[in-house]
Amino acid sequence: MKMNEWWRKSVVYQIYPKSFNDTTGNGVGDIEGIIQKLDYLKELGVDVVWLTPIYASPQKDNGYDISDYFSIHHEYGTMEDFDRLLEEAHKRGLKIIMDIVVNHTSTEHEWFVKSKQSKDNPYRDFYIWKDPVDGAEPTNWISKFGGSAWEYDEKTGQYYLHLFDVTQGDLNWENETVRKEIYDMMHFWFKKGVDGFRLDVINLISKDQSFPNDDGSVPPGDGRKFYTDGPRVHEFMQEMNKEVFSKYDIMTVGEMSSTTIDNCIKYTNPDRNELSMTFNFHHLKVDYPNGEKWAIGDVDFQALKDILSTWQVEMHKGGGWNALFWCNHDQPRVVTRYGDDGKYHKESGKMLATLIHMMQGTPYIYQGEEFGMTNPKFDKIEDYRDVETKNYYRIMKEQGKSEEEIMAIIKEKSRDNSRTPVQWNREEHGGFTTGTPWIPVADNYTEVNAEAGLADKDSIFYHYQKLIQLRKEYDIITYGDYELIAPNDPSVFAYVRNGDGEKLVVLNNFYGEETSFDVLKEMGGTSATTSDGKFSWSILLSNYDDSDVPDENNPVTLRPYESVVYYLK
Ligand code: TEU
Repeated sequence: MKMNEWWRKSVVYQIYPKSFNDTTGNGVGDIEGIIQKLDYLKELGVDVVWLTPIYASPQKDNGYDISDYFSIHHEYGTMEDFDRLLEEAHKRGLKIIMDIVVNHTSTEHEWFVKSKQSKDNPYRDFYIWKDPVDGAEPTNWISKFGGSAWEYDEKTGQYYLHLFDVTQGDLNWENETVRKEIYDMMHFWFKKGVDGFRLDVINLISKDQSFPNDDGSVPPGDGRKFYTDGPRVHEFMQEMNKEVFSKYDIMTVGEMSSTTIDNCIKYTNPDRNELSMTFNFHHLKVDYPNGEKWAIGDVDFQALKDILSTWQVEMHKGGGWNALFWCNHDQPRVVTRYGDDGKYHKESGKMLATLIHMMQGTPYIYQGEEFGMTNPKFDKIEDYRDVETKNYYRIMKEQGKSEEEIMAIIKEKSRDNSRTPVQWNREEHGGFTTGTPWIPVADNYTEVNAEAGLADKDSIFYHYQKLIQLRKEYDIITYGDYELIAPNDPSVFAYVRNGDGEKLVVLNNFYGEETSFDVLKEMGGTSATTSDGKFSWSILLSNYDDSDVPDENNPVTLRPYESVVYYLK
């Protein structure tokens, strides 16, 4: 087993360039802004920076609609700026990975423009065009952003498939020329020296070629089973690996929509030569009532424990590798969502960090998470920018929901929750821009900001810094196996990492009430001892400065959101 690749011990920091740091005053972040913050990222201690798409794009989906894979979006800078970023990052020992979107392109991409011209254009087959069936859409599939996944083109009398926005046409991966063009494009970026890719919705590229209707009922006929982890996806991944990835020392992380553990083992077991690791989202749906995103529900804590633990255990068993994360540019801020962004902001922010960073896999930190950025809680639809949010605002109106109800849902669920500008300091607009930001800054920037995090020794920032250091110092965090303890405890998420003659015990009180936890009993009484004597327990990290160390007579008391990591040897 190839287990010593650099990316297994790395921590990745995700940058959403549009909202990161604006140096021109146009209200949009830029590449120069990233360069100016590289030292900040070094201070935090991360190894890899992931940039969401910075290619030329009409920005209907903030860059996930690429019109030219070979140039930089003008608001972000130039190719020279990008080359400088790469150089400056490498100088500091930081790696850069690019977000690559190859399930679809913008309909402004020249391939699509030509494809649309006529049925016999050589580019027609680059996309998925179908005749109407009974004068209507070829299938009942639903776009992930709402409405039909098919758009009719008057001129040629056919529909094209778009699993996302109508301006994002799905590429036809059955076409070998498409695949070849994509592999060539990937080489272009690796030859420049980029250190890897995050592959957007890569498990959706292979569609069932019979294009059946979906007669499922939850949600009604959305079609995903006919293209999720589709018939040829592993074949395509192996081909991509052989043609491109295998030729470089890089990492790849596949974003997997509605995937399964079995498939993720296949994508990431090194013997299969596909990808380094995968993101899955099951642990971020535990607050979706009946699987519905656009509705408000409580966090199902038991489900959260079960899901994360099952992925830990099964991926380990199958030789796969997880990407670990709470936040990204599509998800609400975790401290608001699963923690407490008021009274216990600090404690819960640190607890959530510990909970995920002490698991097996490669952790990802999303910009601002490291100092506890929260949802902005905008009340008016005018403050939101996201295409999905705007679509669902309209759809929920059509369903007859009241403005009040709709805005309550959007406030919790919108992807814009994570897309507001990074709050650097107490200056106007949080120091993000001297102009007018493309989306407003959250009101709490005067308290929650990077500068305040750096100034306070006890901040969430330094907790993340410590977690990153621990991963460097303790191999058990990377390699140890995982065991959930007290699986049914209603408020504590506790697990053990087992290494060679050593253990980590990680206790997390997930709630704001104090609770008692008999850790030795939960570990089976004797499993905390070795045959030749007891393990000695020491505290590696805690979010309180006087946490209990357990002994036979005293269980541990965990205060609100208390989180402790013990090292046993
Ligand atoms: O997201 C894929 C995806 O399926 C989601 O996380 C998506 O945001 C969600 O289904 C909406 O409810 C990726 C990107 O991360 C996202 O920003 C893009 O919009 C999308 O692909 C299309 O490229």
